[in-house]
Order: sequence, then structure tokens, then C-alpha cells
Amino acid sequence: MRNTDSAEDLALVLWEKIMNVKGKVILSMLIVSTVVVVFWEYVNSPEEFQRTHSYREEDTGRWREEGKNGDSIEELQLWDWFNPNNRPEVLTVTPWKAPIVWEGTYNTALLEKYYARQKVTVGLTVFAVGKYIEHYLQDFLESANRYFMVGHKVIFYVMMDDPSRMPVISLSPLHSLQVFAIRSEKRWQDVSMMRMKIIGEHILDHIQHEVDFLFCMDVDQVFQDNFGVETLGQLVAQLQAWWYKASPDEFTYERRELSAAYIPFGEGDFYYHAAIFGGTPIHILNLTRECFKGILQDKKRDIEAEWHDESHLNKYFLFNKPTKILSPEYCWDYHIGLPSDIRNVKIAWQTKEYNLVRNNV
Ligand code: 5GW
Ligand code: MN
Repeated sequence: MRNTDSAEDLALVLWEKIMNVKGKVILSMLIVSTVVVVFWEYVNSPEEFQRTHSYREEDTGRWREEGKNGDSIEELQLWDWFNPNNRPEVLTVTPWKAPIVWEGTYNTALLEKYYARQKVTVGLTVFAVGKYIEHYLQDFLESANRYFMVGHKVIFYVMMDDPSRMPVISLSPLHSLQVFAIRSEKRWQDVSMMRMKIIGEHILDHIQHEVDFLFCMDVDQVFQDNFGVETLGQLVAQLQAWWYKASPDEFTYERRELSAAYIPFGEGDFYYHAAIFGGTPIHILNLTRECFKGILQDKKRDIEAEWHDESHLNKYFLFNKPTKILSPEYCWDYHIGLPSDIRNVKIAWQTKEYNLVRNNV
């Protein structure tokens, strides 16, 4: 009995030892392969990924960032380029301390120097479906070529239901253009809302590898003056021209609880315009995904938010505060007139000829 017992014990001890050694071997193999994979990924990672590495300078304690060409670039500090006191008559800083960019508040020379050294590329998506092609696209693109991010690399992403109707546009050397075919939706509300889905798909597909910042705009507007690097940021929202002086309870937010875009009275910061939003590709990807999720949820519940994608955008910005806001000078409607606080109109709304351009339900 005892013999078999000790033999069993021995076998057990031996077995445990083997397992122990085996475990160690497996563990060290795992560690080694992880190190190899991480190193390999780093070596092969795109330039953009490596470029974001920043480090703290020993002598000054300030953060520095590696430029694309390897030299170090001092990170831009808000107070270096932004002076809210230059426009005391308007709100220039949000309660969460994000700048609201008005004409006169920014130092163009300093910003230009910084972003030129960074060698940024900025994307701009625009949709033109149906009659919006003939009506608006050429004016939009020609004016954008003249005023959007002058002196920097720009890629226009034009989404059309019929690319054969793309107007001929002569672009400046730093600007380029890509045209994509999209399905035309039957209802105009869907044209507007499907943009969220399509933008997200294109960011994942290619845009994230091509640009550092991305703007998404309506086509029924024209650039009238420089829309420059002062507008760049992680998550950028546009104040809606008709509502910038109103208080949140007056805003036309979606007020029905059933909708995913619901914002109760007593909440809200600003009324943002869906005609312009921007940011880094990863932030816009999240924005478009969340907004589209809300749109789909509403469809399931057979409800449509009052201002469609704009209602969902406003809900998104309530919980994901923009890191920068553009004054209504960046997207002005001359039907309001021209109050003294609108010093420099960068983009103007085109007249809405709904009877001409909206032929569907
Ligand atoms: C058509 C009928 C009604 C509403 C929108 C459309 C429409 C919009 C269209 O037929 N074709 C088209 O390309 N769009 C895209 O959606 C344009 O980029 C347009 O700028 C954007 C939003 O539609 P808008 O500009 O008519 O909406 P609001 O909010 O400026 O009035
Ligand atoms: Mn519009």
C-alpha cells in the first residue's frame, strides 16, 4: 500500500515539475513573441503613428513633438495663438474652456508657422445628390479651392449619386480631389442623414490614412474669405447663425423623449449647425457612428428627429464637448442682415431654392 502511495506521490511530484517547466516555457515564448510583434508593428507603423510621439523637454519642461521630418516642434499652447480679449463684445470661451474662434482672436502668423512645420493635410467631405450637383457643387468647390486651408495640403472628398455630372474644377497645386459614387436616397431627409454612415465608412476605408484633420460640410454654401488653420482641432463645432444669441431653452433641439436626439429643457450649451463640423479622423469617426446609431434607433421606433442629422449632432456635442467652436462668421446667413459682431464672413449660405432643388418627397 505504502509503496504504491509513494510511487503515486513521486509521479505526482514529477508531473507537477513537468507542468511547471512547461508553463515557464510557454510563458517565456509568449513574452518573446509579444516583444517581437510590438517591435515589428512599431517598425512598420505609418509615419503618422510615429509622429504623434511627444516627449517632455528636460530643460524647459514643455512638451515637444517630433515633426514629420524628425526635428522637434513645440506644441501649440492655446494662449500662444488665441486672445479672447480682442473680442470683448462676444462670448469667446465656453464654460469648459474651449476657444470660440472669432475674427481677431487668433494669431494667423504663428498658427501658419506651426502647421506648415507639421506639414498637415486637411480633408473636406461634401455631398451632392440630385439637383444639388448643378445648383451648388461648382461654386462650393471653386470657392473652397480659393479659401480653404490655403498653403496647406487639402483633399476634397466629393460624394455624388452621379459622378459623370462632376463639374470641371481647376485646383491649386496643393489641393486634390477624389470623387465617390453613392446611392441616392428617395427621401431628402435620408440624403442628409445617410451622410453620417457614408462619412464613417470612408474614414475607416481610407481617409484616416490620408489626412490629419477632416471637415464635413453642406454643399449649399460658398467660401468668401480664408477658412484657415485657426479652425483645426480635435473636435470642432459650428455655431448656427440664427441661434447664437438665443438661450438653450429656445433652441430647436429634439424635445420628444422617444427620440435618441432628445435634449430636455434646462440642458444644452449651444445650437450647433450640421452644415460644418470637423476634427481628427478618429473623433469624426466616433461622431458619425454615434449619430448614425441614434438615427437607426429612431427609425426602429418610427420617429424622426425634428432637424434630422442636426438634432443628433447636437445631442452628440452635449455629451462630447467640442474642443473648439467656430463663430457664426464661419457660416453666415445674409438673410439675418449683417450685425456689427459679424466682422468677417468666411462662408455664406446660398439661398435656399427648395422649390427648384428638392423635387423628391
Ligand atoms: C434635398 C431635398 C431636401 C433636403 C436636402 C436635399 C439634398 C441634400 C439633396 O437633394 N442633395 C444633396 O446633395 N443634399 C446634401 O445634403 C447637400 O450636401 C446638402 O447641403 C446637405 C444638407 O441638405 P440641405 O443643405 O438642403 O439642408 P439644410 O439643413 O441646409 O436646409
Ligand atoms: Mn445646407
